[in-house]
Amino acid sequence: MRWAWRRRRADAAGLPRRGAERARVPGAVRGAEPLPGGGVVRFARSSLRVRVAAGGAVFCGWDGAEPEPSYALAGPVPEADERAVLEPDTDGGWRVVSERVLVVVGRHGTVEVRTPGGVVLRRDLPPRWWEPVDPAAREAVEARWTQRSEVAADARFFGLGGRAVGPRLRDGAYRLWNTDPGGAFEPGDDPLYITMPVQLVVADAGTHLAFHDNTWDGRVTLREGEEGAGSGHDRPGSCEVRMDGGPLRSWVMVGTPARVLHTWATLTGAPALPPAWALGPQHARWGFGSEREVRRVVTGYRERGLPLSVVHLDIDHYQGHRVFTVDRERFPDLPGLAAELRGQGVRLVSIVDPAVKARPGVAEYDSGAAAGAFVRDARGREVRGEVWPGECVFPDFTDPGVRKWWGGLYAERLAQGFSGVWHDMNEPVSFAAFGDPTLPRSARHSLEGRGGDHRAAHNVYGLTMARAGYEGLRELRPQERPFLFSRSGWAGMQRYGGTWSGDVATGWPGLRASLALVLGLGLCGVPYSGPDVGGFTGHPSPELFLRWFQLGAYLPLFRTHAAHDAGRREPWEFGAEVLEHAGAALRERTRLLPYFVTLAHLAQRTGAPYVRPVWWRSPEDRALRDCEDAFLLGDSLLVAPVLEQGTDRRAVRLPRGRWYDTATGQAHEGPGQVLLDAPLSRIPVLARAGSVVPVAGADGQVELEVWPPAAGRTGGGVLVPDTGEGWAPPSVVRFTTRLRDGVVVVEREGAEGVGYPVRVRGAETGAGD
Ligand code: NBV
Repeated sequence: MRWAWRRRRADAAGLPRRGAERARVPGAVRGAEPLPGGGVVRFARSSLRVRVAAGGAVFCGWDGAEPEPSYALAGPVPEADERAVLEPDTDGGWRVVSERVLVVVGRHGTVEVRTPGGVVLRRDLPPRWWEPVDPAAREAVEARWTQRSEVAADARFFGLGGRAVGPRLRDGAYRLWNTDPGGAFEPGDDPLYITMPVQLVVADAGTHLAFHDNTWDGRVTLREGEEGAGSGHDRPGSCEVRMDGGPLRSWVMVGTPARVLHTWATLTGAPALPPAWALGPQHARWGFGSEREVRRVVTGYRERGLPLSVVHLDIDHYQGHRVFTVDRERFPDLPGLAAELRGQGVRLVSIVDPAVKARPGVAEYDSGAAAGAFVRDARGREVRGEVWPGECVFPDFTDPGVRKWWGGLYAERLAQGFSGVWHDMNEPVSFAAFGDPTLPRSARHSLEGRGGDHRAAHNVYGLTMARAGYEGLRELRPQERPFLFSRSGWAGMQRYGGTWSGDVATGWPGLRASLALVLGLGLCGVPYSGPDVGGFTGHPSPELFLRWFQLGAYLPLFRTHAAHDAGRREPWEFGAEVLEHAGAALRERTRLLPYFVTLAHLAQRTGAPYVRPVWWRSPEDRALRDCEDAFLLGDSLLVAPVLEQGTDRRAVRLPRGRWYDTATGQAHEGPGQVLLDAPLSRIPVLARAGSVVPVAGADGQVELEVWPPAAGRTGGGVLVPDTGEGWAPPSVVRFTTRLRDGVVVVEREGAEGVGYPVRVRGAETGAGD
């Protein structure tokens, strides 16, 4: 209560008044001048910079907005496409012609992004700003703005960060404000911890990604179009972005889904490569409570022959819930425990919360306060909030010096024997009895020295904390790649690590939501994520737990986790049958590890997420665009989890080509729908004909599992062998497959022999090599 009132009072006093406002639109075109990659088009009451970058990404900045500064961009702004030229258009507007994309600017500020052939992919209508009538107030107050865009009538929307609905985003308003929903979330809860103004739009005419580079609070309202609406005319799909302030600037990239995600990763940064152990099975719990309990769980896995790669310690191992401390009564020798587990092939990962207990004598408080590291209010006093340790202050991660200070604190975690970190509560959260459970909007931030308030800094709090943690770990242990995942974040967070679902409610809807989240985040450039297997709260039924487990086994982060007051999540707590089938899922995950390592490398090199919607390679297949209950794992596998209770058979929609049911070897031809068995023991997984899947053989060595190509067709696959935990550059091994006289032939590009044992699978068998 106290905090909620404080927050309200701070904002009443600390935010500028907007007063009477008036709307502004660009008005009529006045002229244009060429600049690299395009030019500036001048209107009566605004100007628009259009700049096509060398990779084909289109930047549009209104009112003088430039690509930088930006929290999303990875490095220097990509070079302008020197061959892109600004030309007058027929109706008084202007156009920028380039090899990959055509941009047409209308007389009143409409901007169309078209394919080089002229097909319109996106039409931005002239924007509208609201700003104070009083010129003095206009100086002090950010203009709010709205931009409405149209897309094809058949288009589908995806993305906007981690959303519990979807992955196809239905008609409705989606807020852009990172939020801890409190308790646990259900599919209807929105927004969640990671919001991003990133839309991926898939239509017959092509795929595009639109990114509004603005960190402020906002709202995106989507409406799918309708073909043959009304009098036989199509009604286009529409999308309206409304922001409470900040620049009006956007990037649009077009092409195939793979190309679009590649361009996006080039712009915002390659996903960090997790160590191979972070691709193995993981177990967490809020409330292990003691070293003894941790040992009991690890022993439980070992004694049952269940593979386990990582155990996560939550806030209950802290002293008084204070970050960078250990409760020595219950965890008397954490470095010893870490070494012991490491000897058994199990790593420890630590939760890290951003809030620091505000009390002199607390080491992090003292050093942070001395360095002026904590967020302050408009009057210059430390902002005090309420989190687990009690009254807390919040590091201002938008300050480079603060990031450096904070990153250095991770030395303590490394000394305790932790191999990685798990960032929580970084939306950031300050508990409040009413209102928004975060910092006051008037709280001041450095914003890299530019200065600003929480309205601009809120959505990048998690992102900048991730940067601090990543850079700190990198400096402290330069020979190892940091492993970090973070609950909150923003566009570009993949540079520092991954994320997880947060507190997904236990129940069948939560299971579905956890797949939607992973798919949606992947399309926003964040490929490493996964849910709390079994759900965060309550007691899953044995069946629900097993189905969640079977899904999780095919997602990048495969981790069971639950709240302190929730039921158990060890696979042996649900009876013998579940144990048997969960064991099979764990073993299959371990067998697929070389494939997961390969996908992690490919994500880093190409921006393609490991987990992809089924339309990834066939975006023109409309039925696939609407398919939300299956996914592609890399190029080779199609996974069809069971998301409904009491199911032992399910329909699976196949993309074009031949697909083998990996359990039976039976071949199915796509496109189309097939009914497949989904007994409790497994979920349907199909392999693309012709594919080469690197797996771990019985001795742990890499083998190639090959699925025969259809007659007259060829196939192939990629293997990126594990490079260990350092920075060694990977090598990419490519294979091709074909049939010769009905026998499968596998060849390795640029080499004589294949170099790995080959196992041909599927109904049509033949010899390898
Ligand atoms: O640290 C406790 C939990 C954690 O287990 C969970 O994974 C986070 O999402 N944390 C949230 C804070 C408490 C939530 C009620």
